[in-house]
Amino acid sequence: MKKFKEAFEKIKNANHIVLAAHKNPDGDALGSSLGMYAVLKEIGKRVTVFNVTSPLPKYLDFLPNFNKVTNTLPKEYDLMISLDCASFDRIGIEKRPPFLINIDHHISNTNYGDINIINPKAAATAQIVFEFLKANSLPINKDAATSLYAAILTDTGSFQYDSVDERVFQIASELIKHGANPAYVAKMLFQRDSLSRLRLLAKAYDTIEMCCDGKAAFVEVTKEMLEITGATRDDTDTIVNSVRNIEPVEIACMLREDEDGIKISLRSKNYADVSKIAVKYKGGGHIRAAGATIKEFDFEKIKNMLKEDIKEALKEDK
Ligand SMILES: [Mn+2]
Repeated sequence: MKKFKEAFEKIKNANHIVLAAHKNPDGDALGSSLGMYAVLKEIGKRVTVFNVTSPLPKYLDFLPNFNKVTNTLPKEYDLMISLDCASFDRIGIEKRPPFLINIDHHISNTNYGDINIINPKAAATAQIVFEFLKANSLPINKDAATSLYAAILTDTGSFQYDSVDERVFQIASELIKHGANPAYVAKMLFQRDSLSRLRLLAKAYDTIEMCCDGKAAFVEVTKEMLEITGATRDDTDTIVNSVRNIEPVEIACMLREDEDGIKISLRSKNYADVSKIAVKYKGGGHIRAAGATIKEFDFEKIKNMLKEDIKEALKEDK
């Protein structure tokens, strides 16, 4: 791919590179950043990993060089590579960087970079990072392999989503060859729950409301639930997936009370395009996983609004 070469030329000529993923980063955002970081350091580049969010989600603290991530931009740098950011504002900075390489797999990506490497078919941004590294014969060390593997594992729902194909397993296999340890990564990601998180899940699951003949379900997380259980916002991450896992459910929606409104997280199982719903509320995402923040605090009002959108999205079933 020509763009892979072009991007690498820019990297070679840069003095100070900033890697930036989206605010409230997930496994793919941070894993892609730290995967790229490990390789660029190995070839002797000066690199800063930036993320506007602080503190970062604790469940990702096992990623190699996690503690190198900073929420302060260096005063001077000449190249930024954004990873997993569908739009420029997702990076969380005001000023445009001197030069920007945009690497992402969101179908809603706005091509805001000077070089845009977008592949909506990729299961994770980390997959594109991997293809980029391969295309330029760059050295994938153990740290890079671990971060990229973790990114792919999280963004495919542990290899469960429609995006998973032969290539995803080939890449996973290569990353294991380069030193990623699948059992270790899985344990670090999925077997370090806190008791507060389980208590929060119990409270949240208690609010599940089915609608549309069981084809849709809502679940709520209030600030009070977080306060009572001592759980954090990151602890809410998997709730909407579990609700989608209810057998007849095609669309699941979590409503979470945040400082600036109610965050909606949408998931679908087989056919519904939830990214359309998210985009309507100025959010974004993928066909099967999307989200937005609505500046409004009335759960019932938002649910009633969303029920109409969900009914529309459910019509896509043939
Ligand atoms: Mn991603």
